[in-house]
Amino acid sequence: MATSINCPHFVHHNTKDLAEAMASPASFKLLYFPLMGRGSTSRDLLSYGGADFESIHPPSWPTDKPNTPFGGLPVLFITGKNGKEVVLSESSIVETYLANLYHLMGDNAYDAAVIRAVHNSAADLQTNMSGTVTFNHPGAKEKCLETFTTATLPNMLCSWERHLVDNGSNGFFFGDRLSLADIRVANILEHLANQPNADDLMAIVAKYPHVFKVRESVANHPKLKAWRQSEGWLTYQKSMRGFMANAGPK
Ligand SMILES: N[C@@H](CCC(=O)N[C@@H](CS)C(=O)NCC(=O)O)C(=O)O
Repeated sequence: MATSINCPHFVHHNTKDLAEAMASPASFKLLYFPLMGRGSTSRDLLSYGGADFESIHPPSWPTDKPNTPFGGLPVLFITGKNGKEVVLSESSIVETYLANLYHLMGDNAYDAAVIRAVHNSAADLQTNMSGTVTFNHPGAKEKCLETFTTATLPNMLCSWERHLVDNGSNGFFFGDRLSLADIRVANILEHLANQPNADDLMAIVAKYPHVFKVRESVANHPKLKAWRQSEGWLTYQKSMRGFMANAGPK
């Protein structure tokens, strides 16, 4: 557990040592709430990479918030083999950094662009859901949930299904191995599966069997299975359910 957080500023000059620390990391600390949410893909990536990492939680969020680069989590602390510490913020930046480190971005710039596009689409879906459904006012929530379940969600699932079929219906978005795209999409599926209305949401997902299969490819991947079945993962899942049951303005 972190005792204090103070990283509102980035370094702007003489960054060569920091780039070296990112290229040769010794250990990591991932600061996020004790939930799944936007920290869960990075936890998967660190587990996949067999990293020496600690999951830490903000000791007092209202106090800690202004001490982070953008007032939000996750934040990744990297300690390089050269002893330098790097602070990364924004979930998609943290996730693409880790995915590059662990060779989860395909083999070339085109592969990486497609993998990032899928990754981005999953992040957008989660942001849409948080803003329009989870944290919206009770009056507006219901209408937004209808739009989300009849248009936003099925439209995205339909696009993902098409890309998965194009790739050969093998449970991966790109090629014949796991990539950041699969891990990010699996995490939004977990997000849906832990909502109070999870049964309704997962009934929609079930209409897209190739998307459903991605969830299984990630959960059963040899480098992720132990983490995904661990006490730590299950605890985050349980707290996510509790948090989501009470989320949003009343
Ligand atoms: N664009 C940011 C969003 C970060 C964000 O809003 N995180 C939420 C948790 S998922 C948070 O910190 N909420 C608490 C707050 O805003 O005070 C990212 O992707 O990292």
